[in-house]
Amino acid sequence: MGKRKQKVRVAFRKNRRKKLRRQADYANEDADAAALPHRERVSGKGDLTRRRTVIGVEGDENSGLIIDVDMEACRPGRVLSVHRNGFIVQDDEGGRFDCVVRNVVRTIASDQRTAVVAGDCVLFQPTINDQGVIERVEPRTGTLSRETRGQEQVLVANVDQVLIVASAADPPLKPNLLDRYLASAALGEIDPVICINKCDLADCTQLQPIAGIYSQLGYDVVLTSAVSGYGLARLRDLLADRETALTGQSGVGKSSLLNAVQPGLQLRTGEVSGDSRKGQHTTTSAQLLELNFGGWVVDTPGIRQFGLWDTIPEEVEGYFVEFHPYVRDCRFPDCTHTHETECGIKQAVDDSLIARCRFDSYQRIVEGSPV
Ligand SMILES: Nc1nc2c(ncn2[C@@H]2O[C@H](COP(=O)(O)OP(=O)(O)O)[C@@H](O)[C@H]2O)c(=O)[nH]1
Ligand SMILES: [Mg+2]
Ligand SMILES: [Zn+2]
Repeated sequence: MGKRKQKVRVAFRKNRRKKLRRQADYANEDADAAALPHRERVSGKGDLTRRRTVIGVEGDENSGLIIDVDMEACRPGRVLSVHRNGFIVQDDEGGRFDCVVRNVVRTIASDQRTAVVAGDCVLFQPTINDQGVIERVEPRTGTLSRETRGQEQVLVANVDQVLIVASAADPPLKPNLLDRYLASAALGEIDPVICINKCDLADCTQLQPIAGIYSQLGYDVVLTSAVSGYGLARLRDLLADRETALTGQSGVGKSSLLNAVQPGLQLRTGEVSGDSRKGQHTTTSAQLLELNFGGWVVDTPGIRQFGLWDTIPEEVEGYFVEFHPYVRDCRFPDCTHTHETECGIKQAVDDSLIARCRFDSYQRIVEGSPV
């Protein structure tokens, strides 16, 4: 690398409505090209899903600003967590830095609250005493968000897999909730893995039918017990070398599972799930944890409920993969598979070609019923 300052093209969420064409001279052209089809698919869905996505990809909002970054002085890092006064950033060698963020990074972000989030890949300048300044945020791929007061708030960036955790008992398994999480993952185009925990509290043979429904649909399903250790080897395999965010109802055992797959993480478990979030900083701050067998996990206490706001029936249908072959049997091309007669989906349910519980979930999501 020469001494000359490099001009680095950087993606900012400048204006949600305006999409500028990317230029070929982008510094990270290769990495970017690889990510491109992903982004285009999402942007093709239009405003509706993008605005309300729970798990989403926001690379499509990149515009074409150029910022000068002194490459000689900067080093790449990963934001592990966000705290009140700044960010913990880890560099390639595992060094940790307590960073603040350069004002310009905030200024050009469309949402200042999420100018920098956990999981972000950044360029930062170390200063003194393991401190530093974040100079640039790299374009994000899979993001996990939640909605607060009608606005999407990004919690974690650069996630490529979501582990949907449910429990066999205490709290009881709710297939409808599982289907909502699955639909959210599909909406965000992040690969889901289903984990049914607390198997020690249930008869495994009773779990087989429900596990079978999802495996037949092509999803990875793992049955685990953080207490007995059942299924943990398989879970480790599924997590290795991936960037996984855990989601699922409070109390299903997410933190316990992480402690079990990697003793030493020492995450707090059994936390009360009260609705009084005031002063509860942990409810919004996601934390990236490095796995000693490769990969990262994110325990996101902030996500307790997924909604599929504003989705229209045609979209919801798309998240139920097993519906696809039967849609053509519907008499009405715009059939919503609810009140219509001569519906291919309802017929397939009656013929046991589609699981009734999945159809129930579909109806409830379309109707906007609570879980
Ligand atoms: N019997 C049983 N209890 C579990 C298991 N996993 C977690 N728990 C308990 O369930 C409660 C909630 O666990 P926690 O990990 O905090 O759930 P989270 O809210 O999803 O992170 C705690 O009291 C755990 O001890 C399991 O596999 N079997
Ligand atoms: Mg927890
Ligand atoms: Zn129909």
